Amino acid sequence: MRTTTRRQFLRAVSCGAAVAAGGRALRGAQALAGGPGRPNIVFLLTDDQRARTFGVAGHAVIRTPHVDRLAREGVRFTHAFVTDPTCKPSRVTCLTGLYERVHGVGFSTRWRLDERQWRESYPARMRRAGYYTGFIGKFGVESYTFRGRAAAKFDFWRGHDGWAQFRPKKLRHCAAYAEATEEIITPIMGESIERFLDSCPDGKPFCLSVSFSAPHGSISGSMVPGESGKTRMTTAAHTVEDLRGHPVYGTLYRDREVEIPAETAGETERFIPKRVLPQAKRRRCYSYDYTRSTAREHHWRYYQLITGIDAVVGGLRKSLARRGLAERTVIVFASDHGLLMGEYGMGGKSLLYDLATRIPLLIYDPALPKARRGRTIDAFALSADIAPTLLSYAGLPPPAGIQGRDLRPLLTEPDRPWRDEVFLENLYVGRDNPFIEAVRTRRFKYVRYFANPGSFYNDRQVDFAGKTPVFEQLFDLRADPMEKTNLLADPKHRDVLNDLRRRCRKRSAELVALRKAYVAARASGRGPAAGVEFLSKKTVLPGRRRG
Ligand SMILES: [Ca+2]
Repeated sequence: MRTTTRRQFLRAVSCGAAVAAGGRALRGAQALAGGPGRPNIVFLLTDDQRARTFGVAGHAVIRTPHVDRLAREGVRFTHAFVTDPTCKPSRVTCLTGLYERVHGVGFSTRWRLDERQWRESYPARMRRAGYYTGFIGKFGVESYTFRGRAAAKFDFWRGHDGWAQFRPKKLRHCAAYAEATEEIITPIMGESIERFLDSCPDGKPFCLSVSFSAPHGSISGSMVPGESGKTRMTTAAHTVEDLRGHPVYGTLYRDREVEIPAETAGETERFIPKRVLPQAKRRRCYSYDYTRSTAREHHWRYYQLITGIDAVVGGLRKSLARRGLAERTVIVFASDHGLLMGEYGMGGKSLLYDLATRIPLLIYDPALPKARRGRTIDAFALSADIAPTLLSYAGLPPPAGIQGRDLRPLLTEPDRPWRDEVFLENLYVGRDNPFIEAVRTRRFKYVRYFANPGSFYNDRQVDFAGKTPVFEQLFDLRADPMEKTNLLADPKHRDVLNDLRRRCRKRSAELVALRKAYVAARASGRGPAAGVEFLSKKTVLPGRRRG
């Protein structure tokens, strides 16, 4: 995290982006002139995909030849994390480069993304700079924000908000796909990419954002029509008529042994006490902890859905090549967060274990020298880095005061000085989740939990200065990469614990200060990036979907 002080932030905001950014603004102005050097940009975002679910990342079962090729011809970040492992706030972070505690848009706040915040998102900035912009798939923030007007934010729109299903065309909120030839959500994304590429005007670079709904539970859980609640994952999906013999969603992987986590359907209190995380609401939502049998079915479907995405990636690259665009198009691939699949006796996300916070992150840059390709980069990358990185490719400066950083310098200089820790937060307090924040270094992770406030939070409630955590964890990631042995009470780790406690408090306080500056900048009418709307307490948030 960049350590911008409140004073620096306000100065940058009050001076305006053009002055503060200096030479970068000039570069932006040159970009506005439409120079031939601006690449096309495709940002692919999957939903709930764990970091290592690729062939190239060493997964034992899942085959992903096209994503593997993207990694071989680009770079793969091995230590990429989301700042917040829950769908909506994570997506807002990808759009803005801000932590949830700063942008304020989560499932447990009454704030929503507003027009002024949107103006500083990467798609809006690129559109203003002359990019032809498109959005396909799960927008994930609209129903809480623009209420049906998100389509107007892009030149091309084939998206939806909230949860889709495996066969989405009959869903009212998925009307954008009604005319698709394909019936299954992921191939519809591929078909929509073709439509977008067909629609691109000559002489303009494009920025296309594709947000897959797979392999999220709403998709894996709707492969068999009629399954719900306790019947979910009880039928082998390949027995459904339209999936019989399907090359991806048929019997693929079903002859492979799936390694179900040892704690599946087991006791959770061993890891996080019931008084901190009661679990009842999580157990109603996530299928991985019903039984070992349903967990196995869920794993097979999850693996298939990832290979389904891989096929679309293959189609995209083939299409770009056919159109002569392959050497002019940057592709970034990431996920909105990971997932627990039975580990610690739980399913789902919103906890700060690596399995939920670590994401795949690949960058394919056709201009990257050949000697730099096919590498892995182990520097810490964050979801907040995505917006400034995409903007950098477009020749545009990042908005003032964001926490993310442009990752591009790491592609040619992977060992350059960089952040040596990541700060993680969970502010989603639905489904029994407590507030959680953590500092993760290469070797250790320190996690602290604060009581669930019982409803929406306000800024004061997420300022933890002087408050006592209700639970803490310390993990030695070298000895215990699966984060199962809490070393909090181990006297040998007393110094490490105290150091990480201090660092966590410091990072937490920095975010609170940034939030205050962010809100103050809006109140003063200054600053391009400051804005939240406060919903009245009577407002019912549309689409009580979580994910
Ligand atoms: Ca998600």
